[in-house]
Amino acid sequence: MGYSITQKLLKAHLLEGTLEPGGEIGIRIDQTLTQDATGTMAYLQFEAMGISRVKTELSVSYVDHNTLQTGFESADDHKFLQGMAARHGAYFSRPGNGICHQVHLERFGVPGKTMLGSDSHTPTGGGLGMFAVGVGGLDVAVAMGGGPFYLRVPKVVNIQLHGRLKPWVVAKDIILEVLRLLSVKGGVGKVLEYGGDGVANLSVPERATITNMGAETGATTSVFPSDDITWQFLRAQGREKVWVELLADPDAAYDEVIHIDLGGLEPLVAQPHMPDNVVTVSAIKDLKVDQIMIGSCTNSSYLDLMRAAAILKGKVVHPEVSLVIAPGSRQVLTLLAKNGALTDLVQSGARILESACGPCIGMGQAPASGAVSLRTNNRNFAGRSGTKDARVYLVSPETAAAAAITGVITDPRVLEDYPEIELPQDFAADDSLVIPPGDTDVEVVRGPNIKALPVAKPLPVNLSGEILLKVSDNITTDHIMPAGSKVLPFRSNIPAMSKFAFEPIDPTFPERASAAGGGIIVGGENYGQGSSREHAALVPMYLGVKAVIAKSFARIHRDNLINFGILPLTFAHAEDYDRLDLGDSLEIPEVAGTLAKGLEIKVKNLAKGYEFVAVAGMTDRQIAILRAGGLLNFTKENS
Ligand code: MIC
Ligand code: SF4
Repeated sequence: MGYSITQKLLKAHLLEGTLEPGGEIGIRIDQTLTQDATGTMAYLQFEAMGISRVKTELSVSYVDHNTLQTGFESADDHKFLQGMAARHGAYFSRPGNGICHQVHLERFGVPGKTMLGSDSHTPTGGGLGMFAVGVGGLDVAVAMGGGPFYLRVPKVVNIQLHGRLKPWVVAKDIILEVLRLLSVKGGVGKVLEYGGDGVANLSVPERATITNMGAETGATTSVFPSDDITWQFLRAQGREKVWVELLADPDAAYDEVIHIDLGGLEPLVAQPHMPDNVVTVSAIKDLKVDQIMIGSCTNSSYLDLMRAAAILKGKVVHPEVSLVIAPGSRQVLTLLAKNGALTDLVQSGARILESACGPCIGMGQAPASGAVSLRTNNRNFAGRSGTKDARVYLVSPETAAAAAITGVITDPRVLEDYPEIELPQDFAADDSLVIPPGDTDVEVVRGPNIKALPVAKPLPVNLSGEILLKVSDNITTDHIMPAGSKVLPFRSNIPAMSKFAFEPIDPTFPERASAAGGGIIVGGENYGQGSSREHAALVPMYLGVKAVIAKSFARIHRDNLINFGILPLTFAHAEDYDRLDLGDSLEIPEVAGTLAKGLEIKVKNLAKGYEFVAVAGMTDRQIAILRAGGLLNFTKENS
């Protein structure tokens, strides 16, 4: 029996365990990526581990999230990150150089390598044939220190792409179709591996759009083969030397196969407020649009923006629409400036933003009250845009550009000829905004926004507490620890950040949690989906949360809870969720011992006088982490 691409990548990096389905393995990590909103913590944690230089083949620290700099905080963070990168042996991508995933694809990604990134869209690298996984900052810190990354052997879903897309139907529509099929939790525990003859018709940036937004299915990662198309992209980046071929064996076995006929797809849109709420664009055509944003790590490549520019050339943006465009990288922006497409965009009335995440993470450009905002991003969670009642629809750049002209949701197929854009033969790469590692004696500047790391406590003998919050299904990390221009500047200042915990759901949470001396959270399905931000675990830990009992968890968030010493449990019987109320007092006697012995976990509801069963489903390593009081303590104890 042959191997899939996923199996080949895992086999080549296997350090511990065997590739038996469901078992835990440890793999070697070749590259890491951090961004500024998660990077400050990751580097503080790396520092706390006492290792002087990163032990990976390559680590890059990007600044792309907090570039609005509404106060001194973010600029302080950037200085700190620059110093830490130099001192500890990482490359530093300066603000203005672009969004981490786009720049990494262009300048650093290598087929056949593994990568961990403290950002959930790290799987963008799968577009180049990497095994690239989004995790919390602490997991990245451990990998920078040379530690293995542990994961359960994922199931591999083969997504067979057949044929060729019709004009005006693009990569974004493929991933929206995958989301329609799989839902926001259908990818949990799985790798989405693309194959089929249709793959040959997709360029690397188009493949990267698909692997990027695969994160929204909850998948561990997504991966494309590394083939001639990959070679061409790398050659145009002046990096063909790093190319290796990586193909699935013809007789590779998969856990599941999905077939998508590319020729049968049409332009799609994810409606508010979930990326899997997908319908055809034509089904909601003529809906009035107030704002349009073309950008984000999903859709801000050269191809995306050139097509948008071609559509907008010679036209003016509809008077009732605000169109903003954030190019994914300085490389993309430079090419558009040189070939005149930037002029076409500016003349159409597009508002050009710097090459950064920007509005995707609520860093500016919040829409008007109740506005309809059409975005090329990957997430449309309620409130993420910065406006609570805005309605965000996710589309391709082509659909976005069409609406920018008409002022209403428009199937782009009604437009004239589809702009045929070729990728440049030479991207004229320029890495002058990337600073290579410096000496170990580089001084690290720590502004007042860099606060000490809060450290988790070991698991108590008996875990008890009241239910501080009970939430429904699909609660995102944007609900738990919102981002946006008000909160993001405090990512390295946990006391300040903690004031915003659960703000979109219950702004009284931080005060109540502190007053109660901590407690327990009850969640529905897919608790913690979305971002990799460990702050969604770190802040609840800081506020005294000891356990989260949910119907199911998103992968990264569950790992983050364990990393910060919070016990994640699932209901053995989902109906037990209904019996719990806010304020109920719960107790798990002998919790550490019960976990260690692998026994059934009995949770007593002291308020109502009954008992229910919860499941831990943890590996011995995860139990040891909890008992040590989180991954940082565990790593220090074991090094
Ligand atoms: C996001 O898209 O939500 C973010 C902001 O990039 C996060 C990382 C963070 O919260 O810093 C992510 O996707 O992991
Ligand atoms: Fe940045 Fe948005 Fe991509 Fe997150 S999803 S990395 S905020 S562009």
